[in-house]
Amino acid sequence: MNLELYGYGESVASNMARVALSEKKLTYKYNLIYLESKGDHLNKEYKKLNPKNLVPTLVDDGNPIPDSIQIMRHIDQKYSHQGEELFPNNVDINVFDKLLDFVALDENKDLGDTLGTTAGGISAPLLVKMLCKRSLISIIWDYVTKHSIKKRVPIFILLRILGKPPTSLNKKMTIMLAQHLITIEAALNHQKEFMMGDKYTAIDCCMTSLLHRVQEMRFSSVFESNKLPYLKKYWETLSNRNSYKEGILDYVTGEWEPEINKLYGDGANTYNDLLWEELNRLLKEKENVTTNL
Ligand SMILES: N[C@@H](CCC(=O)N[C@@H](CS)C(=O)NCC(=O)O)C(=O)O
Repeated sequence: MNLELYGYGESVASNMARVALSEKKLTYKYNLIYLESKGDHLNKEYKKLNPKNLVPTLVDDGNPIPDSIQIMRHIDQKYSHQGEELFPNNVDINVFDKLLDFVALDENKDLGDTLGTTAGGISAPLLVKMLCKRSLISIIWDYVTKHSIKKRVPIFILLRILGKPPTSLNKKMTIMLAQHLITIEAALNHQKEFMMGDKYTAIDCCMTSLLHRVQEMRFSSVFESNKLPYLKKYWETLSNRNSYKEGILDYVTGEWEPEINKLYGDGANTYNDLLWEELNRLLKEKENVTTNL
C-alpha cells in the first residue's frame, strides 16, 4: 500500500478526507498544499493530479483520486477489511444520498445551498485574509492564468480587492447556517449516535469537518446550548473520536488562528447574534407548527 495525500490543514474537504483515512486506519505520506496564501494548488505539477486545482487529492499506488467523496468511496472499497465501513449497504440509500448531497463540498452548487457549501461561505473572511498575504497583481495573474474553475476567478479577485467579504454575503451565509443546523437537529431526532443511526458512516466523516469549521469560525455557542440538544450530543461524540485529532487537529497549519484572533478577539463570530436570532426564529416557528397540530 502506497498512499499519498495532498491537502491543506484548514480546508474542509481535506479534513473530510483525512478523517475518513483515520477512520479506515490508513497511514499515508502527507503533502501540504498551501491555498490562497501561496497558491500551491495552481502550479502545473499539482494540476496534473487534480485538474480542477482543488484539494484534496489522494494518490494510491501512483493513481490520483481527486475529490473528498471519491477518496472516501475509493478507500472504503479497496480497504474494505479494515476500519469503519463508510458506505454500508444496510442503510436507507435514499436518506444516505440526500445527506451526502447536503454535506458534500460540491463546486457546482451555489454557496449556501447546502451545509457543505455554507461551510465554505462562512470561511470567506479567512479566505480573504489569506489572499491579502499576496499582492493584488500576483493574485490576478495566478487566478486568471492558472485556475481551471473559471467562475471562481472573479470572486477571488473581487474579494482580494475589497479586503473583506461583503456584509451581504456574511449575513446570507449566517442565515443559511442557521437553517442547516436546524436540519441537522431534525435529522438527529432519532436520538441515535450518528446521522444514519447506530452506524458511523461517511456522512459523519463529513460532519466532523463541517462542524469543526462552525466551531473554528467562533460559532461554537451552538454546541453549548440546550436549544439544540441533539447537535450538542452529536458534536461531543464526533469530537471525542480519534479521527478528530488524527484527521483535523494534527494537521492545522496555524495560518488561520492569528487571523481569527484578530477578527474576533476572545469572543464569538461577529455574526453570532444574527445566527441566534435566526435559530430562535426557526425554533419558534417549529414549536408553533407542533402546537397547532
Ligand atoms: N468537491 C471537492 C471540493 C474541493 C474544494 O472545494 N476544495 C477547496 C478547499 S476546502 C479548494 O481547494 N479551494 C481552492 C480554490 O478554490 O482555489 C472535494 O470535495 O474535494
